[in-house]
Amino acid sequence: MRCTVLLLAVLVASLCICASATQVTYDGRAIIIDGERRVLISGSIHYPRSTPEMWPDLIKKSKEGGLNTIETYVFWNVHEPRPREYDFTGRRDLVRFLKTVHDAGLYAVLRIGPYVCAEWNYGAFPVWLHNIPGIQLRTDNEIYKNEMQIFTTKIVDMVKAEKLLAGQGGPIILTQIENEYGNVQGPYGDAGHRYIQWCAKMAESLNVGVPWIMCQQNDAPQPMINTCNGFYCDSFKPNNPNSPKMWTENWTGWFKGWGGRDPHRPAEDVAYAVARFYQTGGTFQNYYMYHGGTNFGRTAGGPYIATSYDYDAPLDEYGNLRQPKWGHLKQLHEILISMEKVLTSGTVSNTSFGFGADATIYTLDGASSCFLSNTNTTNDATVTFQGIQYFLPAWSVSILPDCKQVAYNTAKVTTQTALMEMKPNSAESIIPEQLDWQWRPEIIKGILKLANSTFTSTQLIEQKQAAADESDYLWYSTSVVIGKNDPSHSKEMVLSVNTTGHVLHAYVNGKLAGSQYAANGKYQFVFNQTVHLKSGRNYISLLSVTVGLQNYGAFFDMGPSGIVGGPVQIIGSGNVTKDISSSKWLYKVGLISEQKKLYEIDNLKKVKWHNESLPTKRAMTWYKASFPAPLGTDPVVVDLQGMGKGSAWINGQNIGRYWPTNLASQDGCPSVCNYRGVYKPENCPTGCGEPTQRYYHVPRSFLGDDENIIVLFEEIGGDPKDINFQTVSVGKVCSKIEEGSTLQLKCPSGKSISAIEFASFGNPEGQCGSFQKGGCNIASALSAVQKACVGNVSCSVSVTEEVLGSDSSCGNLHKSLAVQATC
Ligand SMILES: *[C@@H]1O[C@H](CO)[C@@H](O)[C@H](O)[C@H]1NC(C)=O
Ligand SMILES: *[C@@H]1O[C@H](CO)[C@@H](O)[C@H](O)[C@H]1NC(C)=O
Ligand SMILES: *[C@@H]1O[C@H](CO)[C@@H](O)[C@H](O)[C@H]1NC(C)=O
Ligand SMILES: *[C@@H]1O[C@H](CO)[C@@H](O)[C@H](O)[C@H]1NC(C)=O
Ligand SMILES: *[C@@H]1O[C@H](CO)[C@@H](O)[C@H](O)[C@H]1NC(C)=O
Ligand SMILES: *[C@@H]1O[C@H](CO)[C@@H](O)[C@H](O)[C@H]1NC(C)=O
Ligand SMILES: *[C@@H]1O[C@H](CO)[C@@H](O)[C@H](O)[C@H]1NC(C)=O
Ligand SMILES: *[C@@H]1O[C@H](CO)[C@@H](O)[C@H](O)[C@H]1NC(C)=O
Ligand SMILES: CC(=O)N[C@H]1CO[C@H](CO)[C@@H](O)[C@@H]1O
Repeated sequence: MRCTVLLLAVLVASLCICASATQVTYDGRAIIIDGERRVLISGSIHYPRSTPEMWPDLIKKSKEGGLNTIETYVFWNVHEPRPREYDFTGRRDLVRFLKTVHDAGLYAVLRIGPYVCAEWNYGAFPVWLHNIPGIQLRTDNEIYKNEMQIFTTKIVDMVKAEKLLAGQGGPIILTQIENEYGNVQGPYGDAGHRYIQWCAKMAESLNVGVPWIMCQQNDAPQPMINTCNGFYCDSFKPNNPNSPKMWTENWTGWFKGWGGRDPHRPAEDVAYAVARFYQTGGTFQNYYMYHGGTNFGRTAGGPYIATSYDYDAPLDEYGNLRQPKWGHLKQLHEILISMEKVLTSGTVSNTSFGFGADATIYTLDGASSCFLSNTNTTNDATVTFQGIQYFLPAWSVSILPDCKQVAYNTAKVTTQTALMEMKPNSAESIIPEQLDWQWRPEIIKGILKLANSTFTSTQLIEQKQAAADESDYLWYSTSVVIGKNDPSHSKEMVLSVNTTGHVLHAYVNGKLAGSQYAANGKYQFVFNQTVHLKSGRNYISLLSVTVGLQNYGAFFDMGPSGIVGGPVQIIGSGNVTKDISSSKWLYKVGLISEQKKLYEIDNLKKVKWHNESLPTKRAMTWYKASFPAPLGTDPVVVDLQGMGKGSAWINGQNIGRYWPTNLASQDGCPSVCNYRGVYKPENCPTGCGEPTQRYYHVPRSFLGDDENIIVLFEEIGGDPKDINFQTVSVGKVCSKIEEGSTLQLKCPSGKSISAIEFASFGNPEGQCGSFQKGGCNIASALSAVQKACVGNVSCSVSVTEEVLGSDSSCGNLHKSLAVQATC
């Protein structure tokens, strides 16, 4: 109920609160809202990972997908970039996001943190916090606790002022303090324990009027509810019998790091995990992520987290439905919600059939609902339950709302699969138009000649401390004199730099001598490069580049980046080294053009750009071009294939780091994905041997109607000639349905089915995109499907011999119909 609509402004505010206040409590079975135990199905959407213009659609699609709750973290470092300087504008508009959730009629779970992990830069801690003398993060430290309390109070006061808490008629039904601390608490010892006790007391003192939760915290003090995170939480038990069993992070997929493949968690396995959770007494679960989105700007965590945070979530990075995952889960949600009363208040009994097959029966007022599960990872089972035989595929859960009829099986996907398609900007041609590029060099001469610095030191200083994360870039420059008789003097000398990363570019006497980054998830590496030094003074500049600050682990905040202590050495013949670690180092924070905000539209005109001889493979180069906004409303991406590594801006907005030259390993992408068995992100990835990320999201709201400008800063050298803008939409839809059911296909609104590319009734094999006819193929099925579907936005086909035809050669085969259609 929204009081602003219902009540006139003349009515006093207190009346308004009374009219719409929602009471939230809980017991051992469930969260109780206004006296009713509830089945809550929630999904994470992180507001800064999309745009305010996208929020209503994302939330609408979440609601249509059967969610009744949206969960988000609060991201401290985007809100308080400098001490007591707050920012809640644009993508940071937490209040607007929560109001959008409320307007859609959904509940909200606010995970205030303020530490969030989330593959977010530095776990969302502002780096200035780290630089306060005497501070220790996430432990019993007065300076830290004071800062945490100030920020947490600020957020709570803000949502209170906007009447966003349930007791005020707002959407927030739960709040979280800290995050996954239990996973790392050991090394913090007693101080960690005291810290958690303090967090609980501090949170309680904020009087939010709704329950507080702590995820992955087995020793969560009462009344904090401890909750579970993971790929499965069926065997989780809260630490108090009066706390409900809650799952705050059910990982729908996994994130992607630079150099990584595309993780994929099949719909069958996500559905299995959710169904098992509710079978075993869970009543609140949250998809992490329901929409993953994009790590815009420098928000990606690390090191080496990619710009796309798609997460293989039910809504893709751009906000499209990811089918069949979205639809398969929607069906599950509808059934679970229909069983709300019996699940949250019924009596529970179990029957085991052996070999991993079990029945759970919920009974209330003489009516029952049942789950039949088969946790066996390899063997299907046929069981007799209450006199009826049931076939239970391996690693599946069947739900029988009346304990007789199977309404849903997690392993049987009846929702269509959609294959997304990228299309060039221009409607007429399939070859993308070339953009008119202009370029200019980043001015680095002064730095390379030691004529420009921010400060100097005779120590090699850690990058967060030196640069406070104002930029990815930090220059360390020095000079070294090589005498004729210097023992290290030789033609072949090696410059050796021991760095904690994440990327290093070394310049010697004004020229790029080499670049390197760490591989295999590490960040510490030794850069070793043969260089030519002359007798006399030589200039050495080391550009250290961060690619997202670490966001996870005990004491992760202390994890170093940059050239901490070195050593930096010159190794000549005779193994004699010249250690220059304690030379006088000149530091320069950031790029000069970055400080001057070159990428802002107004500033682009203030400097000279070159049209002629567009350089390729040139490091430290800026490019710009104008382009028309792609027609229509489909999401837009820019294809940056050909570029090396850097950052991209659209009309002044940073769309994130790009790095298409960083390729995923060739191996480990199975041609057939087996969803059975405990999921690991390594199980079913795709994209082997391809760039980890080639396409970068350009939100529609970043684009103007007329001229738009793309600006790139290229760090290692690239060729912009093939860069082009594309739109993303559903290209093909497919489905494979067993005889006796109904096949349904649907194109997104505004499109209709233009052709049937494949239809086979019999024993077709393969999957969407690669269906093949089997030995039994009833030829008349194709025309029947064409008749029902072509020209329609959607179509339904009964999978029966009456509709599709028959063929005696198929014998008694239990047939299925596979169809692939073009939208
Ligand atoms: C049913 O089995 C689940 C685990 O599968 C267990 O948590 C629950 O306590 C059992 N219930 C009864 C009534 O035995
Ligand atoms: C899975 O099923 C097979 C055959 O029914 C059985 O031998 C095996 O023990 C089962 N595994 C588990 C973990 O129950
Ligand atoms: C030194 O850097 C500043 C910006 O930090 C820039 O304005 C100036 O032009 C630079 N000077 C040289 C000599 O490069
Ligand atoms: C290189 O740096 C790492 C991390 O700072 C440090 O542990 C290691 O001891 C250094 N190696 C040498 C040879 O000093
Ligand atoms: C770097 O080069 C020096 C000299 O060639 C050698 O001693 C050292 O082992 C090398 N380090 C690495 C990590 O390759
Ligand atoms: C330099 O080091 C290498 C390998 O450690 C060794 O084989 C060689 O004899 C050394 N040379 C001198 C001059 O010490
Ligand atoms: C470069 O090209 C732009 C547009 O393509 C044009 O407006 C400008 O005059 C050109 N500048 C030079 C120096 O040729
Ligand atoms: C479209 O759908 C309607 C209703 O399901 C159906 O009657 C018709 O045959 C379908 N095909 C075409 C081409 O309209
Ligand atoms: C990384 C992680 O925490 N994985 C956990 C996922 O959930 C399963 C089951 O709860 C745990 O066993 C994993 O350790």
